[in-house]
Amino acid sequence: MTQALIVVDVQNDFCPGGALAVPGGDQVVAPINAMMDHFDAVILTQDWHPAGHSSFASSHPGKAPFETTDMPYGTQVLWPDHCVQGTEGAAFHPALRTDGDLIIRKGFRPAIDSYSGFFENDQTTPTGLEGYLRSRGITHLTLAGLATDFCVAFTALDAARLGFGVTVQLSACRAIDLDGSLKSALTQMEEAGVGLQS
Ligand code: VGL
Ligand code: ZN
Repeated sequence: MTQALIVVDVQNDFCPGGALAVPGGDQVVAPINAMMDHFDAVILTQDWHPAGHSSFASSHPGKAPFETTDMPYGTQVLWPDHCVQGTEGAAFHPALRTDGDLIIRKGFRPAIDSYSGFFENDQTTPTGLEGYLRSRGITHLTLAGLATDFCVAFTALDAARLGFGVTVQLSACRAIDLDGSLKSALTQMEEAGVGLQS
């Protein structure tokens, strides 16, 4: 079996001091760097929004960050402006190893958010990651990064649905935990057959 490590969104804006800081977000860097040598392939995802992205509360008059709105594809949490293309906040954490094989950017379409590394939030627009993994013969994925309950969970659930074997290394992930989102993400991943490794 051919195994890939998927490093999810370990970017400055998701680390302490960033625009959408995940508590302890920078603590994933050291364990992820150490994991990288043990996989056949290493892929990093990068949240990569144009300024004025529709997932930003600032694009919705009267809305505050962490409120929700209805999008054509379903309910969307509105976030503080984050990971704007080309900014320091969108850059990978400076201590993260970036000598992986592929960097896949997501969330660059103005009208749709993308938590998963595989599909945008409409669950149908693909990023191309599936084709890359399949053409390299990769069958098993280990996920780590930020945030457990959003981009890591959405990526894990899509991967399981696509038939990959999936493990989430929880010790190398950190969560946002908005209104019980962590518990709900863990339950959904368990039910989908995702291996949760502490
Ligand atoms: C993420 C919220 C908005 C994540 C990205 O990486 O989990 N969360 N954009
Ligand atoms: Zn985002």
